[in-house]
Amino acid sequence: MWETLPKSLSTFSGDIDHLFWGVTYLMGFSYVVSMLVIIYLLLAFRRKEGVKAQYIAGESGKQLMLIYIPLALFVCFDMYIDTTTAEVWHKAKMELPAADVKVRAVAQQWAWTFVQEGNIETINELHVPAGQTVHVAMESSDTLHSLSIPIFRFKQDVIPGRIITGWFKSKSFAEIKAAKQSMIDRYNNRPADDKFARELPTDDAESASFDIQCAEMCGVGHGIMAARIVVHSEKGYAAWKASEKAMIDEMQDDSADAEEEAAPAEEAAPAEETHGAHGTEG
Ligand SMILES: [Cu+2]
Repeated sequence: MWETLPKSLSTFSGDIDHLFWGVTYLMGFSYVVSMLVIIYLLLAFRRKEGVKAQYIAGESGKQLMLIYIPLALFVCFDMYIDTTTAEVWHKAKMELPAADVKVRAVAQQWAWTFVQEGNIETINELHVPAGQTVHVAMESSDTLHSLSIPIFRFKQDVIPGRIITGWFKSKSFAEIKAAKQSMIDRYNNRPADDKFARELPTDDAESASFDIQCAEMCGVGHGIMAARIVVHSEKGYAAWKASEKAMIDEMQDDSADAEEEAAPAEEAAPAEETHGAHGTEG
């Protein structure tokens, strides 16, 4: 089946899609009607032998109707779009529900660094638990960027000198996993010559990954400033965090060991010198 929009997998993505389709249908309808009227007028009032062109001031009742009815219609469309937009904007951008998880997103030419609680840093990979409210505090170290997570209909410009906090909450992990499976099935059903040369990244049983893209022209590397969002089940997220934490601890232990090893060597050096000095004296 023909799919128009990416999967819609956050608590407010459905509202944004509703808005998108509302605007598309209203504007599509207006466009088609306007074009039909223009084509009709071009044909009906084209130059004819023996018919003199008239000057129409648009002041008679019938002519005024032709102006005011479409005008009223457009005002109604606009009111509908404005009120629906305000509602959705408020829900997605103005409200900030209490966070279950907080992440920092640092944009720079041309990569994303995500920092989780416990100083877990990942490059171009944002790990989040499904079904929980995630706050993303976005900052930029150089120029304008934009964090776009299409499946969540999340998009926020990232501005140097400012920290902007956005949020999203994904649907349940079962829904996320089912959506990803249907994406994989669709892909597998494509003819062989319509597939990417590169293999799709595979997920484990407790996670599903999707695209992130920088959505603000930020320099020559803008096009390659893509990342992945890995949505975990609750269990999977805890396991991922534990393994990252263990890796950090191990690295810290290693550097502590290295320091300890380096320390006696420094102490030994002056001792040898003294010994050497004695040697020359003797
Ligand atoms: Cu960019």
